[in-house]
Amino acid sequence: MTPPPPTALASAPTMTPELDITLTKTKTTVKSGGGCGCSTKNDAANGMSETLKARIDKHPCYREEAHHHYARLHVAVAPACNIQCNYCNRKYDCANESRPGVVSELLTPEEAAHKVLVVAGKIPQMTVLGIAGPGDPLANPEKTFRTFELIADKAPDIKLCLSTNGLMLPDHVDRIKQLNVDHVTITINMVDPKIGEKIYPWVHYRRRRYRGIEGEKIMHERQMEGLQALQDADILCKVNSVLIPGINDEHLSEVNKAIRDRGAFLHNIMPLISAPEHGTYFGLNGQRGPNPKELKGVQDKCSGNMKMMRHCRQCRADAVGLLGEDRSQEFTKEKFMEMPADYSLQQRQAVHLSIEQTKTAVAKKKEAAVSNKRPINSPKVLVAVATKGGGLVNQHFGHAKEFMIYEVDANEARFVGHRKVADYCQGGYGEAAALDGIISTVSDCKAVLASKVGPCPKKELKKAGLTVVEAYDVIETVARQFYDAHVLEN
Ligand code: CLF
Ligand code: SF4
Repeated sequence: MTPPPPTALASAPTMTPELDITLTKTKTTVKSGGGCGCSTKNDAANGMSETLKARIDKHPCYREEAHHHYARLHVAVAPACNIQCNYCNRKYDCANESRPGVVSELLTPEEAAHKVLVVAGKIPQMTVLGIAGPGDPLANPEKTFRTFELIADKAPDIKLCLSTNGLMLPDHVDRIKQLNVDHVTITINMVDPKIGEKIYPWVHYRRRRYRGIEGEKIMHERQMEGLQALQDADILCKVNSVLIPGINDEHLSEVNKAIRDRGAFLHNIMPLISAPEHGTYFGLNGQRGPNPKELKGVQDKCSGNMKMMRHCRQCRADAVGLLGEDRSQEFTKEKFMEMPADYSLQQRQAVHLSIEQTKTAVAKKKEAAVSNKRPINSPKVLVAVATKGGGLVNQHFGHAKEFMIYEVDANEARFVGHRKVADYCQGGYGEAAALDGIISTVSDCKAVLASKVGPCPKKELKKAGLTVVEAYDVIETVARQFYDAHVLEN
């Protein structure tokens, strides 16, 4: 019996998920134990209290482990913005959380509340409602807070989450606290206004537009004040920073220190996505984004100081579903306005209980592998994993739209990022061009782990020097089995 993939849960919400975590391996070429980075044991070792764990355990962004199981919903109720970022084109969603070039349908708070109740019924593992645009939520405080009020009243088990550029944050922390919004993200790209001058051409503050260093100073002071106020109010704060090579890449370790000193919980360093067709200042002027190695380098540099988020998908302002999937087209305004608001607390609690039991079973399996720890120095290698969620290698190579990247040594397998690819199987046929693209995207990895790989891609992957591992099991276990057989024994 195999555990239920979350996508199956999502498409059949009334189905009781199977809880048996007995894993059926279709084919495993190697043997022995695996490792885990997110266990209860590690929480205790990291000093994370039970109270804190309870606050983040079902939040797919604040808890890496949760993003395999729980989903988020964004509602696009906030159109206006009060600053200009050089990576933003106002035709599109706020690029502080979204991929550039994505447009969301604007909703009223009442429409948004209906959408939340519809999605909460159809996707009961949706645990978080986020407001992240399409402009800045706190440049539209009435619409943002009205939406939160409606949801807090009708769907009390849904966590409320907010993402902002921080300019108006200090004015609203009391209201945020009062509404029980427990998670706030601030995008902070600099703590030095001189660097800010290269990122923000202007800031609109208290009915006046400030250009240049004057505006950057206001921005910086307000962001630091807001962060401190969140800390004082005991609201969990994540900081997003957009990594812009040549502008703030060297500087982000200073940002990291400043936010840590003010109590930020998590740092999410995300890549600048920049192309001329986005029509942004950076895109039109040839500013490039970082490559995966550069991104990982900066994240690694900061990771000694505080917890880093590495699983961000730069979602759109109307994103729906697990972080790696986008179901927004199933819930367009035209569609969801016709659907019944069949939110049921009881049904949701039953599904969450099942998910928690599955998570415990997976965690136990990981923990058993950790007790196998061998204190030896060993080289680290990267592996690319095809997964539909649940913390498992459980996706066919040809269906993967992204690969999760794990760094593996003799003692552990650690999630370090994800890479998007064009799916190889399009309409049942393998695309040679897509395969070339996939191979080049994972060329720095030593292996591809998938539930199944077709003969043609298998041959090409091997030719490119990648080991192919076909298995259906906990990711860390498969990764370490591969390592033992193919790296340690060579
Ligand atoms: Fe949304 Fe942001 Fe809340 Fe998450 S997203 S408002 S904290 S619920 Fe998450 Fe999406 Fe990355 Fe944002 S993956 S873009 S970090
Ligand atoms: Fe664009 Fe968001 Fe920056 Fe505003 S805060 S300019 S919407 S990226």
